[in-house]
Parts: sequence; C-alpha cells; structure tokens
Amino acid sequence: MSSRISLVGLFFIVSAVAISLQGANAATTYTVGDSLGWTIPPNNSVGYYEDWATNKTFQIGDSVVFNWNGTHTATEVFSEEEYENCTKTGLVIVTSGVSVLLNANGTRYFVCSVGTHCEQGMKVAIKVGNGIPPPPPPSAAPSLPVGSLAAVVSSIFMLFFSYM
Ligand SMILES: [Cu+2]
Repeated sequence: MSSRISLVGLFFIVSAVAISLQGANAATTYTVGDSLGWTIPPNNSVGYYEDWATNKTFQIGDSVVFNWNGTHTATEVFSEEEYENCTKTGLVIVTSGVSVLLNANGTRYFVCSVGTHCEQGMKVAIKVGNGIPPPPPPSAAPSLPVGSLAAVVSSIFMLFFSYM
C-alpha cells in the first residue's frame, strides 16, 4: 500500500518537473531570413541563409516559417548530398507562411525548387539540437549471441545423452 502511495507521489513530482522544464523552454517560431523572408538573397549569396541560421539555437518544439512573394517553394530534401546538389524533389511546400515544426534532433534541409533559385542561394540547413539525429531505438528482444546459443544447445544435448 505504501509503495503505491509513493508511486503516486513520484508521478506528481515528475509531472511538476516536466511542466516547469517546458515552461523554461518555450517554443520559438523563427521566420527564415527574418525581414528579407525566403527569396533569392542579395548578390546570389549561397551562404546567406546559412549565416542566418548559424547563430540560432533550434530546439525540438521550435518552428520555422518560410514567407515569400512571387514564385518559390520551400522544398525539404532529406540528405546533405541532396541539399548540396540542389535536388528539386522532396517534400514541397508551395504556400507561403506554412509553419514547419522541428520535432526531432537532426538537420533539416530546405531548398527552393523553382528554376536555379537554390543555386542562387535559396537553401537553408536547420540544425535542431546538436544537428545529430538520435540513435535508433534498441531492438525489443535482446538476442543471445550465436556462440552462446550453440553452447547452451550443446550443453542440453550432453545432459540428454549422459542420462541415456
Ligand atoms: Cu525560389
């Protein structure tokens, strides 16, 4: 009975800590390029949006918004290679002002898929957390190494035959 009560108490403490941590880390919405918005940057500067992103600390729960006039897209591509190559296929946002939630640590890559806009600097990499995705979860059932399994099987056989 007492262990049940302490579990309930623990639950409340954990909840309170979780809520206070959330309050301390309020989610931020970043407008990509700030007042310039999402467009071909001045002087076709390929590093323009990289510079914009570099002094920001993106965290899980933050969002980025791409605002533009005219014909552009915010197209998410899924590898650094696609980003570097200005790959035009990906998850395409065609409507200005859509908010993209940064829901996991890792690096998100966005380009404009119109014409040569990406080559002209319409590209941004957003590093969430340290920019490194979390490791895959461990498999549910830890399996015995093959060697020890063989040892167990041969032990059973030896026991079986020694009783015959
Ligand atoms: Cu564009």
